[in-house]
Amino acid sequence: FVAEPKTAAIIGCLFSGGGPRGGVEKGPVHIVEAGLERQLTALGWKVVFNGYHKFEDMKAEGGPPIGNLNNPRLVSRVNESVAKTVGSHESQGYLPITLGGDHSLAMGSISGTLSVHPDACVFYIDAHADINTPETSGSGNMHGMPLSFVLGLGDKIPEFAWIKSILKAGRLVYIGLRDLDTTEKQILHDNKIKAFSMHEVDKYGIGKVVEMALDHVNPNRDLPIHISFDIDALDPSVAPATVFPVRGGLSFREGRYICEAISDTRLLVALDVMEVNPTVGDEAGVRQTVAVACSLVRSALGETLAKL
Ligand code: 6HN
Ligand code: MN
Ligand code: MN
Ligand code: MN
Repeated sequence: FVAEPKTAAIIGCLFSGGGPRGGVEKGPVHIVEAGLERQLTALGWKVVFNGYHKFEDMKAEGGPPIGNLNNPRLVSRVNESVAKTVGSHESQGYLPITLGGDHSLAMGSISGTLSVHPDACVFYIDAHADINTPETSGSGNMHGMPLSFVLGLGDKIPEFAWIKSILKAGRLVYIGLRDLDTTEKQILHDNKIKAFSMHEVDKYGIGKVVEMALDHVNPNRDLPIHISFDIDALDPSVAPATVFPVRGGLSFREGRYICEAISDTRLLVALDVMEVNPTVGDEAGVRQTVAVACSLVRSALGETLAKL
């Protein structure tokens, strides 16, 4: 398998229902208005952008509570719709770029990828593991849970029965972790999920980490790759405009390197950039975070400024 999309599809998801507060739904507008389409066109890509996904028709309130979940019905419906959009772009041979929005959207984007590429592997780049189940979550916020849903962990909830294609634990790898709940560490351990925390990034260097990550989820370099990049994987000095900054994160170059190295494999089929929140911090910090987000997308789509 070699993915050779020449067309990228921007899926801007104006959604914050999976996080603790609003503002993150404005992320995609800032990223697009910074000129993402033009930047990708300059790299030789055709770009499809059919306007933002606002999910305004999806008011899903009421009904009995589902565990301690915040907005479960809304998160479910939004993600079912995102999964359809992502899947339909991939089945046309396009590379979907899902812009969040809060990271609960990975439930939809990864499900969409798996619906077209059941053998895909996922690179989850984040300070957090986002793998609580509804039973283990202390916050009830679903941006801390998307992976438990796509992995099929936790009790089955009828509301989420649309999630059909399940990711095998061996096809998931993390880079950048440094703020996990105790419950999440247990889940990683019990399911033998491979994770390269910042400790391993420091120990081995980012080049070796990406190679080891690929060896684990994609030993023959023949499986499609989905990258889900939470901007908070980067150090707060690099990407300050996000709600859960955690010090000691990836440098700008380390973030770009991950994307460049995966671009080199020619196996990338989908990319998410999540959790850019333009209502956090000052204007300069927002501008910088948005510019960094655009840079990550360009590097995943083949920009090689640092390579001679
Ligand atoms: N994110 N582990 C915490 C929770 O609420 O489950 C934080 C999750 C953060 C999620 O940054 O995408
Ligand atoms: Mn996340
Ligand atoms: Mn995070
Ligand atoms: Mn935490």
